Amino acid sequence: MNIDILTLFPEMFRGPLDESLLNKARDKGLLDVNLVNIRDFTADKHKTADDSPCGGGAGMVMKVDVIAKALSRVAGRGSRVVFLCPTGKLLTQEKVKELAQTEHLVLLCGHYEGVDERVRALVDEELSIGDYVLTGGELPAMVLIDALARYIPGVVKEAESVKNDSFHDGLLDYPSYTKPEEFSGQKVPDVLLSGHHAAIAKWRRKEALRRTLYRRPDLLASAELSDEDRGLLNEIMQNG
Ligand code: 58G
Repeated sequence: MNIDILTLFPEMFRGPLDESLLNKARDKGLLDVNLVNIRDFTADKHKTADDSPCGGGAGMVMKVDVIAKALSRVAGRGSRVVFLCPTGKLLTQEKVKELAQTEHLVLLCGHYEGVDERVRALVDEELSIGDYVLTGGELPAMVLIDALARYIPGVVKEAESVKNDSFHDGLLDYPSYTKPEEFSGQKVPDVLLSGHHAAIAKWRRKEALRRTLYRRPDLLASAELSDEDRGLLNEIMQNG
């Protein structure tokens, strides 16, 4: 997967991309991230990338002509241009899976108080990582890249680990334990020590359903549930 990041602050990405999982993905050639400084596409000697808002008011607005130039340099047919902004559609695991299939992704990061409204016509979609405002789209772009990297084959150790993720199948994850068998009076559930694989699988599914029911009932409405799942949910609601 190839990603171009358009930003006024390319240095913000250096640390995060050079660490851990993402760095491994890049070393293995599974992920190619290219940083593009929007300022390189300014036309005047002061390298002006932003200007005061038409109609007056506080703050600065990123210029559409500069962004258009930068985009035309990196995006071609077959690239998908995503603009990270608080007014975008909320990013979900479903969307991450979809974007992970893209060969070439272009992430546009705004800064300051905003970008010229006409930038929206230059992008394929607008995404938000949550209902809060940040000083720039850089952290959201990093969040998206991190989430995407987990779907590139070879990045996450076990393919199983991605399959079992919270949200992967529309449910929260089941609880995990490791040694010691008892900590602070809390014991690892017997079934997990039983070696009975079918019983373990059933227990995990039930606990994933239980958590989702208690913590995120909104997710249950759109999760794909089998008849067995419905049976387990009934047990939970009847017996706790
Ligand atoms: C309108 C207003 C257009 C993403 C602001 C562009 C980006 C939060 C998120 C902007 C962001 C999120 C200005 C700074 C977007 C720019 C950027 N804040 N929730 N801030 O994903």
